[in-house]
Amino acid sequence: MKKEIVFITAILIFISCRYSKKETTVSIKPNNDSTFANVKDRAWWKEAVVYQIYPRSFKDSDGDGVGDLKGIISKLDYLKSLGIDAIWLNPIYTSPNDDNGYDISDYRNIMKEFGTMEDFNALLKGMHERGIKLVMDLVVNHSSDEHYWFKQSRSSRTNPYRNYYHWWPAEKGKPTYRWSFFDVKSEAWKYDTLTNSYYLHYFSKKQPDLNWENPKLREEVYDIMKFWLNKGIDGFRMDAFQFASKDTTWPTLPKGYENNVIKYYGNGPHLHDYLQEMNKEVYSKYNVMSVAEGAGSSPEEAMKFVDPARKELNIAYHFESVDIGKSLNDYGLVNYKKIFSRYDSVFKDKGWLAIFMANHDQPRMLSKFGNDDSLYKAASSKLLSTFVLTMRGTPYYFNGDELGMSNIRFNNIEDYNDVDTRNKYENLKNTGGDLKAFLEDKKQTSRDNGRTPFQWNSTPNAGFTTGKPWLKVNPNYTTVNAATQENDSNSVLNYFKKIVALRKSSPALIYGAYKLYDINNTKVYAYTRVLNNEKFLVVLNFSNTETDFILPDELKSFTTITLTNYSSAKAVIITNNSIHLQPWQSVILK
Ligand code: TEU
Repeated sequence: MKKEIVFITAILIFISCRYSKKETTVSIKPNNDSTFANVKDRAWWKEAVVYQIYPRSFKDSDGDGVGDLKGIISKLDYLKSLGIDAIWLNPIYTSPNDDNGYDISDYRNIMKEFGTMEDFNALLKGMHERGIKLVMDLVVNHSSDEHYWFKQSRSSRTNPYRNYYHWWPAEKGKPTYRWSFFDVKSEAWKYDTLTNSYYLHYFSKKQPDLNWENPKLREEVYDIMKFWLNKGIDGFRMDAFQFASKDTTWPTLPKGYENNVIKYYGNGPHLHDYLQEMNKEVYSKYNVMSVAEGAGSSPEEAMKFVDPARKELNIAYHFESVDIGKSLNDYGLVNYKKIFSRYDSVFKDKGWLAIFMANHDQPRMLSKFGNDDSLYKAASSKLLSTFVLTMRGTPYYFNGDELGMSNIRFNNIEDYNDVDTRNKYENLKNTGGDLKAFLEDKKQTSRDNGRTPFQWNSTPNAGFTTGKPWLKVNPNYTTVNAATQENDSNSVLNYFKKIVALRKSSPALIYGAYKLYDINNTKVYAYTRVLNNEKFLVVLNFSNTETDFILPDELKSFTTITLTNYSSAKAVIITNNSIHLQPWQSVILK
């Protein structure tokens, strides 16, 4: 067994050396390697590992406490060292920052705090020189209320921009109730005295919804998309686009519909017409990644966004696997397995999915799906990375998770920045709700848990800024940080690099068929990935206790360990009948 582990480690070192030395090419060239035989429709965006950067929290270069583009540029070699292929960057456009850049006031310029267009050009060039692609956020379900279009639109009922947004004249009475995600009163219609009318905002009152019914607005958006694509960016993640089409007869929706909001706001009457038009006008002309953030509320609905025959987008990023409540422990592993297996069965022959456990709208992956207790945090972080990097679909990995960053768990509302958390608190305060219980819940669920500054090293503020960080740094940075982990061959970070390298060198982990085993096992998630002659068995113990995974006959041929997250002293024990796993142990076998 020991010999095998040494051999496997040697292979992995060889793979990672090969990758770190790989010369800078912009595209990941699909090769004609016979291991890819029988793969239909290969595409760079299926083979890429995507790393998400929340720019506000990544690296501050000028000491104002806010991350910026020059900060990212200074960390390009770190990004390259991870072995990732593409970066999804949260919005960097001009914005008054009511929702940290998701309220855009100029789609063709860079937010002042983040830098200039020259910085952007340098960033794009630096990424491409290192063979890393750039996917930008496109936020066009709504704009900022400070956008020129909205200023014009609200100025008079006859202004040419009036129909860029949804208005309701107050003389017709109050518009039909619409629930808002971020409004202090949860009301999506806001009265505007200037023209005695209401405008619609599904998110905050500073994020008015754009009117996609208007062909002029649609053309403006396509021009913006071309502006960035012609600069050479490699795709867009379409923010909240599933909400873009509205039934503008504004029918009354059933009471309590907000508990199932995607069903009522997603999939509006013309949504797919708009996407097909967008594809014809823009996407069909470029070889880029196009991601449907939010993709309905079932695999069948998600398929509609990315079925190649429909010519819309190419990756469906659905929410079912993160909308599981507070923690995986509460939700149950069996239910979780069912979600992935249900989606995979619909997507096995066509269409393509994103695989992720975290993003900037979520608490930390480790705190929700793993166990951030000191005993288990390293092993469970590594196990979660193993899961994301060995499933079928493009992995989207959130910055900081490669270090095992965890929830900060603020005690006071003043520590929070997030418009969602702050406005819901305000709402509760005004209606006499239980504020203590709310704050307790937010320790586990607030979006700010995932947004605390990146932990670079053990110097003050984790090396993120020399100034006062816009959001507090997690005090665990003295031990959880990139510099310390780079020097530790056993670290969560170095494991992440290994699993990325393994995925990149294994066509079966990218395209191979997924098959689930032992669905009712409440601790172990086990599956195979098979393509031609390449076969992997992935066994993950999602629990705090040791356990045995009983091998069915058809899995007994998997005897060689490719990678495990425990060092050899506690190596996995494989007998003819079972695999004995340590708490949160992951093992990949061939
Ligand atoms: O989120 C879209 C979305 O559907 C939200 O419901 C999300 O679940 C929300 O974060 C709940 O708190 C996108 C962005 O990812 C998010 O950061 C933005 O705030 C939102 O759109 C508005 O642009």
